[in-house]
Amino acid sequence: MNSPHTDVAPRIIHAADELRRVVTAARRAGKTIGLVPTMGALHEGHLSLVDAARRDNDLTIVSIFVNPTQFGPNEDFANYPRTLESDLDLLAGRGAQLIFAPRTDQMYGPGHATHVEVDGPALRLEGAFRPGHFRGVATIVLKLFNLASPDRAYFGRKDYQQSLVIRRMVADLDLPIHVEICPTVREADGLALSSRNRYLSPEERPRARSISESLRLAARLVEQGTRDAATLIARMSDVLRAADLKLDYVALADPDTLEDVSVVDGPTVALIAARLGKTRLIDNEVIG
Ligand code: PAJ
Repeated sequence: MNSPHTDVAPRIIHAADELRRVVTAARRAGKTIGLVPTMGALHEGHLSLVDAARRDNDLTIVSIFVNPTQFGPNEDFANYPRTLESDLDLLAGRGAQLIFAPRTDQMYGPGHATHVEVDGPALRLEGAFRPGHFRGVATIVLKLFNLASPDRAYFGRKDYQQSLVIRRMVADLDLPIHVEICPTVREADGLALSSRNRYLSPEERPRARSISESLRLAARLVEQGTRDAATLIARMSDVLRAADLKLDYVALADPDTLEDVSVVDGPTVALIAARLGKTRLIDNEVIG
């Protein structure tokens, strides 16, 4: 498997055909491949996926691509943080061997007209608030899977619905890839790490803590015997509103289908999407 020495500069590839050549050679040599798809602006959440991929595979590929098709017209595509130099330093420190950082026109050439549309778990919540988002995610992830042909691909539970959408796509399209879902990495005060946290002003940052507080409150109330979803959602919403967050949704859902539950009588996922000024944050926790 991997050598313990990690601080070697990774090889950076910008062109899709070059990635294919490297991957084909690695496969011929019998190496296993792990892929970590990202949009860059890397933090410890991303790096935990790299660590997992390194542990399980001979070759770890990290893709860095701010995918335009998953952003809505009024979203933050233009302002999304692009920090390639520091991303590369972080990845060198974690032993990623190969970085795939394509230009937009390489992933979406002239006349690009094919998209992957997942229904089921993609329809509600983020799917409802961000029309077209999961279509963009599924399309780019399938393209990355085709280019990198990984044995395993690594995603974070932080984006819970995204992980269900990817799993659905992999099952439905018979892709020979194991999808590994890794735990959410958090700041000391509970805030889930996110590339978008850097948008928060010093005044907003402490208020963002209310999101994980709200999730923890739900878990505690369920442990203490509250089972009624409407009551739990109201209590969770109070915590968020007290910190002056604007709610897109606070949901309690079946962890596999994301259908709303009315009574928490088994494993249930609590999901929040809320806005703090111009910043939209999501988080979740499996409770019950
Ligand atoms: P991005 O937001 O850069 O996230 C890349 C991966 O890191 C995702 O699988 C995400 O769930 C995971 N991640 C983010 N924050 C995390 C945290 N705090 N703890 C653990 N994992 C975390 O998600 C995307 O990019 C894109 O949609 C992508 C899949 C790359 C397709 O463009």
